Amino acid sequence: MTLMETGPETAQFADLGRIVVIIPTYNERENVELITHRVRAALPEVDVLIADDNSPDGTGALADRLAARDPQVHVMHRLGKEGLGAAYLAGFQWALENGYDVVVEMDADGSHKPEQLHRLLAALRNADLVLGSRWVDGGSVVNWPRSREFLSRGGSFYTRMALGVPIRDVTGGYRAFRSTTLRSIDLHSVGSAGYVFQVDLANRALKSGLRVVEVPITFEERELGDSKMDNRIVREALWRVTVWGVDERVERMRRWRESRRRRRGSGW
Ligand SMILES: Nc1nc2c(ncn2[C@@H]2O[C@H](COP(=O)(O)OP(=O)(O)O)[C@@H](O)[C@H]2O)c(=O)[nH]1
Ligand SMILES: [Mg+2]
Repeated sequence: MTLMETGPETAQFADLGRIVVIIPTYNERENVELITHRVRAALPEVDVLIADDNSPDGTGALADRLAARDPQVHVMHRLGKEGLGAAYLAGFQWALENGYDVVVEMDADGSHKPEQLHRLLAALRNADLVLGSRWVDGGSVVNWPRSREFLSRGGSFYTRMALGVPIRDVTGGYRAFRSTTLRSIDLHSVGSAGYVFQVDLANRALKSGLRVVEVPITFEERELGDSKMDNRIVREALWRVTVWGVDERVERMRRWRESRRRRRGSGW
């Protein structure tokens, strides 16, 4: 291969700096190789970090073999299953320590298409956080049971109302962050359990005044392996969002009272 084929000349997003896609895995033996290849083929300038929670099915060992063949593929071995949020938080830390400018979240199961990553990255040129969105015009889901669609739309609607965030798909997991965005969010205090940390991250970015943009994606349900989503994750998300919503209202009320007192005090 010549430099012409692999060098920065072919990089579509060189202006964004160094980009890494974090792929969290738990028992994704059937998926991890294909998704890694798809990412590398879609955008050769992009690196991959597989964050594996010591999957009993051997996903970690397979990931090591992929990394041995391709210097742009990296593996983080975690001790055991701690949930998606914890794996991403550790991955973010690694990406920041290793000098990446853009950090992407992507599921291993093919639900998030690497061939659509360019949409997220193009939008990141004018944003601090880009959310791949199923529920904006042009977005869609393929092969999802009605019950799951209802849950996802309902969850986003409820979150929009409770937290006052103007986002259609706030629980989605296909996202691109500028590293400056991750640095400005206090990652240590992000609740890491379940999938609700996605809501937490988007909410914090919005409340810090950062530019959060949604772009349409086609989300396709996995064909291989099993979903790790369960009722506990849903209940936890509902509960946390409700608590945050109440907290924010109480805080807003407190600020309003204070400003009223100050206005009175200064003779308004
Ligand atoms: N490292 C790690 N990855 C996880 C964990 N739970 C889920 N994942 C990964 O997160 C992604 C999304 O999970 P999935 O089961 O497909 O959830 P669904 O798409 O909501 O049904 C997949 O790549 C999973 O392998 C976990 O506890 N640890
Ligand atoms: Mg999935």
